[in-house]
Amino acid sequence: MNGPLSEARLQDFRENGYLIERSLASDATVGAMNAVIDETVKPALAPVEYEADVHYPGAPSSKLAPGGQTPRRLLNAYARDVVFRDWARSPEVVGRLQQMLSCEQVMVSQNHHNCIMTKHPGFSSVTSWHQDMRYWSFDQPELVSVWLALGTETPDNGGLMLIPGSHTLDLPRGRLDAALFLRTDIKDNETLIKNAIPAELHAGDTLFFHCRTFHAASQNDSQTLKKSLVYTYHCENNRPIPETRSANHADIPV
Ligand SMILES: O=C(O)CCC(=O)C(=O)O
Repeated sequence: MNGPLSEARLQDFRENGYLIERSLASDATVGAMNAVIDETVKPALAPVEYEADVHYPGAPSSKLAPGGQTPRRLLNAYARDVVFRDWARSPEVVGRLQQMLSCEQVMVSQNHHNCIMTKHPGFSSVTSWHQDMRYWSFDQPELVSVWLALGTETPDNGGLMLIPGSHTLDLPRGRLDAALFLRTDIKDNETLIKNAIPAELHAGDTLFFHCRTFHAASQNDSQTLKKSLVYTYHCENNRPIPETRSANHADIPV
């Protein structure tokens, strides 16, 4: 697992804008992470983003509405426990990122993602089609997110869907809505979305995806909480734009 990605796997990532590495995290690591999360999810240990904060389809309308206290993201994963830090800076993760990003010094951001995504049965929301670049302000749109499944993820429990190759598209602004989601009232977008594939993951599987790869996810229709750990990385020479949210906290060399 520690060895470098083969040229063919790297080429897959470059062509598709994502790559799934099976069983990259050990059972022991996944178990330790789940134990920390289970202890800190109810009541949710701050800082937390709630479903009610995102205003996505299906989210409770306010924190006072039924399900209004449902956490969507346990924020600041890197600071929460050493088990999360050790994963973020592990050779399995960093070595692959050095290859994907083509640089020696990789940085992990503390400013977005850097979280444990939770999707609760009953009160989860839909995330529409978007590129993560909508969250980021960097010199270059060259960032890679690393999504570690801590249990099974399928479309039925709100697992991610991705559009292969969409990281290379340069869509006119009119294809996106006010919040930079793909508009669903446009025929060309319908065709694009038809190419989506589900990222079916099991505990320990790790999805690497480019910040321009379009992805989406639905609600969790299962009876079980879905948990995933997510970090985003970039090269040291790709700097966050000063005074934006991307520059709020120092990036950490890994
Ligand atoms: O889990 C989800 O609903 C999708 C999350 C996502 O795509 C994101 O935060 O960028």
